[in-house]
Amino acid sequence: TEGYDAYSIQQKWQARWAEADPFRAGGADDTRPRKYVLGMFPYPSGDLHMGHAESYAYVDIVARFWRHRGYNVLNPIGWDSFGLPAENAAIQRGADPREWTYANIEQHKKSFREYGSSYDWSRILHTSDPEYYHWNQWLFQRLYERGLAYRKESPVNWCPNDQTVLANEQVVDGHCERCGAEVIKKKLTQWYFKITEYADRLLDDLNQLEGFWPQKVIRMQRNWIGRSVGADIDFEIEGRADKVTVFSTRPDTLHGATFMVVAPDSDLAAELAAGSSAEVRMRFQDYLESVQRETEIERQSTDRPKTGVFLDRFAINPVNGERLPIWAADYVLADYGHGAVMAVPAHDQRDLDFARAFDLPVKVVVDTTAPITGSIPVIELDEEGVPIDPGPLETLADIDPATTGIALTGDGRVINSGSLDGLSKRNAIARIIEQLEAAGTGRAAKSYRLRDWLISRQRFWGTPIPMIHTEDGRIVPVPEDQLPLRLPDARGLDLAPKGTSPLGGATDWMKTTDPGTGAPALRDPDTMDTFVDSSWYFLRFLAPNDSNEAFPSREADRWAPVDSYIGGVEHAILHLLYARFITKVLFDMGLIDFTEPFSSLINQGMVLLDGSKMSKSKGNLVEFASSMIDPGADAVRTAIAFAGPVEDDINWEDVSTTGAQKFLARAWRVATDVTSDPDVVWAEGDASLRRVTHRLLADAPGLVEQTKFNVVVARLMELVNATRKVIDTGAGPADPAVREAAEATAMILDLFAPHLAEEMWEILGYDGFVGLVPWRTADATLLVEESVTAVVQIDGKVRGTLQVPARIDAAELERLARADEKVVRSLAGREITRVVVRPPKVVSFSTH
Ligand code: ANZ
Repeated sequence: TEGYDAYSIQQKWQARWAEADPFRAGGADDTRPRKYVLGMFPYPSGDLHMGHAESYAYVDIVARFWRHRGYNVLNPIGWDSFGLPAENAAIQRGADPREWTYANIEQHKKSFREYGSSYDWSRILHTSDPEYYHWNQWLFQRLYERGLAYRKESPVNWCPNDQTVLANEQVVDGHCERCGAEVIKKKLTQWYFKITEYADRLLDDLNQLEGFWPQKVIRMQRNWIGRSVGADIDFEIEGRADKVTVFSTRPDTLHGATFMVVAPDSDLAAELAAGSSAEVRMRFQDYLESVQRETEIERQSTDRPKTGVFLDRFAINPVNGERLPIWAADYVLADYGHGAVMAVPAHDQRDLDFARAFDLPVKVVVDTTAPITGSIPVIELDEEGVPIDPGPLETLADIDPATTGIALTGDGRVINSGSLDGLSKRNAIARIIEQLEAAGTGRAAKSYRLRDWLISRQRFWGTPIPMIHTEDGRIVPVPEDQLPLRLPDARGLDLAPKGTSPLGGATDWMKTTDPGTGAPALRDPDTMDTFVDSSWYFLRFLAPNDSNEAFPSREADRWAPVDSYIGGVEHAILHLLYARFITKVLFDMGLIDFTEPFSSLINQGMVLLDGSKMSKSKGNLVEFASSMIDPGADAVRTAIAFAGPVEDDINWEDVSTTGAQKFLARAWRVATDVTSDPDVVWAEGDASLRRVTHRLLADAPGLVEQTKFNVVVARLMELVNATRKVIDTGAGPADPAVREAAEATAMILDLFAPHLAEEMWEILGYDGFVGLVPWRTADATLLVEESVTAVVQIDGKVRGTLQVPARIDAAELERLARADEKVVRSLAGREITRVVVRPPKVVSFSTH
C-alpha cells in the first residue's frame, strides 16, 4: 500500500464534501427522475457498531449508484431518539436522557461523516425534537378523530423489571424483549391504535410487494396478521337472554359438537359461573386464580394435561337442539375469536384431549376414509413395478378417535349431519354457512391473530399524549394551537420505573385547563410507543423543518413512496407493519396517493463475531468508529461489500480490511500511473482491456440492482489487474485504454470507496466530484462476444451456416436456425419431425 495515504485522502474529501454539500437532493425545479433511498434510522442508544457499518454501506452504494444513473436522489439520515434504551442508560448513569441522547447523536454524526456517507445533511431529524413529535401528536389526534385511537382497560403485557407495558411484539417467548424478565399480565387502561380495522388491507396489499420485498418478510407479516376464515355461530344458553357466539374454522363439523368451552379469564366465563351454584362458583374462582398465574406459553402448549371446570350451564346446538355442557378451560384464549369455542373432539386434537380427560362424548361427523372427488389414490409399487396390495382398507372403526386418541382432521365425507351428509369439507362449509345465515344463527366470519396496537407507555422519554382529562371525566384533545405539547424538564422527576408515568410526578406540567370550560383539568401522563415515531418518519424527511404541517402532500407526491428501504430483518414485523398501517391511514385521509410506504426492501444479514451476534452483553462488540481508524473508511466499506451476498450473515473475522486496503492501493496506483491526457481517443486503445472495461460498465448496473455488490467489487478487482497488466507488460501507461479503465474504475469505485474515487478522479485531471458523474455508457461493439460458426443440417445435409456467440444456449440457437432464410427455403414448408441441437455448433432438423 506504499504511497497510498488513505487517511489524508479521507480528510481531504470529507472537508470538501462538507463545504460543497454535493449530495443534497434537487429541489422542485430539478427535472431528473427521482429516487428515494432510505436506511432505517438508528437509535442513539450508544455508539454505532459493525451492523450499522454494514447497513449504511449498502444504503450508500444504492444512493450513489442512482446518482450516477442520472437520478435526483434523496438519501437522508435521522435519529429514532426517543425510547427505553436511552432512558434506561440515562437512569443508570444518572444523566438527563436528553443530554445523553443528543451527545450520542453527535457521535453518530461524526462517524457517518467519517464513513463518507452521501447524505443530504440539510434534512436531519431527531424524533425527540419537539419540532418532530409535534406531528406525532397531530397524527394521534387525527387517528382519535377517525375512531382509530381509543382507550380501554385490558390485561396488558407487563415487564416487572422495566415496569412498563410491552406490545405483544415486544414479548419474546414470554420474556421482555429488552431485559429478558418474565412478562406478566396486568389490567390497565391504555391507549390503542385500531390497526385491526386495517387487517384485511395489510394482508391483501402484501401481494403487490411480492418480488420487491424478501419472501421471508412477506411471510412473517402474513403470519403475524394471521387471518383465519370460517364462521361465527350463535348458541342459545339456557337461563341467559343473549346468545353466545363462537368462531370456528370448521363449521362443517357443527353436528359433531359435544360441549362448549369458554376462556376462564373472559367476562363470559365469570358471568356464567356467577349464575351457577355456590360450589361451581368456588371451583371456578380457584381455577381462574391458577390460570392467571400461568404464562402465555404454558397456556398454549399442547403437550400439557388438559385442565378445566364444568360450569353446570348448557348451550343449545342451533342445528340439532342438542344440549352441550359448558366448561371453562385454559386452552381457550380470552382474546381470540370470541373467547368461546364449540368443541368437536372427533375432529380437533385439543378438544379430543379435553374430552378424554373429562369423559365427554366424541361424535364423528367426517368420514376421513371416504375418498373425495379429485383426490388420486396413491398406489405403491414394489421394486419390480408391481402394485403392492394395500391390504384390507382402513375403516372408520379402525381410526375411531375415542380409542386412538388421534383427532380426524383430514378431509373426507360428512356423515351423521343430516342434509350435509355426503359433502366434502369444502362444500359442507359453504352449505352450513348458507343454512346458518338463512336461520339467522350464524354467518361467514374471519378471525385475526393481529391485535390492536397498544401505544401508551408509562415512561418519560417519549411523545406526550396530547389529550386532557377533564374533571367530569371527559377526554378531550389538547387544542391544536397548543401543540407541540412539550415534555417537561427531566430534572426533579423520578424516572425510575414504578408502573405509573414519571410525567404524573411533574405536578405543574400535569395541571391544565379544560379547553371548553376553562375548569381545572389534567394532562395524560403517558407517552407514546416509539414505533409511532418511526411509523411515518420517511415522510418527515421530505420537509423536516416545516413548522406548518407534518409533511407537504406536494413533496410526498414528488418523492414517496421510498424506492429502496434498507435495514435489518429484526424489523420485519413491527416497524414495517406499523409504517404500512399509518401509510394507509394517511392515504384514507387524502394526504398521500399511495398505500404502501416502501416499494422495495433490502434486509442485510447480521455481522457476527465468533459466529454469534455482536452485542454489548457478550463483550464482542466491534465499534464502528474504532473499526475505521486503522484501515480507513474506504477499506471498511469495500471489505463489507465484498464479504458476500447482502442478505447473508457476515463473520467479521473473515472480513479482510487488509485485503481491501491492498486492492484500493492498487487502484490508486493505476490512476497515478496514467500518463495520457483526458482528451485521448479511446478507440485507439488496447482492445482487450477496453472489452473488460466496457463489460463491467454494462454489467454493473444490473448487478447493483440485484444487490450483488460483492460481484461488482470482484469485477472491479479484475479490471484493476487487467489495467496493471497493460501498464507493466502491454502497451504501457500512455495507452488510451489505460486511462479509460482508470476513469471507469474511479466512477464505479465511488459506490464502495468514495474518498479514493474522488482522489483518483482528481489525479486523472478532473474538477468536480466523481460522485456526481453520469454513468458511462458501454460501447455495444465492444460487448460482442467471441463468435463461432454453427451449421444447420436438414435430413443430414448442411443447408446453412450461422455466426453465433460462443456461449449461446440451445433454445436460442434453434430459434436462430429456424429463422435463417436459407433454412426456411430448404425446408420449403415441410414439417419438422425431430430437432437435435448441440450448442454452439450444430442444429439438425429431420422432416420424415
Ligand atoms: C370447531 C372446530 C372443529 C375447530 C374442528 C377446529 C377444528 P385458527 O386456525 O387458529 O383460527 N378457537 C376459536 N376461538 C378460540 C379461542 N379463543 N381459543 C382457542 N381456540 C379457539 O383456529 C380456529 C379454531 O380454533 C376454531 O375452529 C376453534 O375451534 C378454535 F374440527 O371450531 B374450531
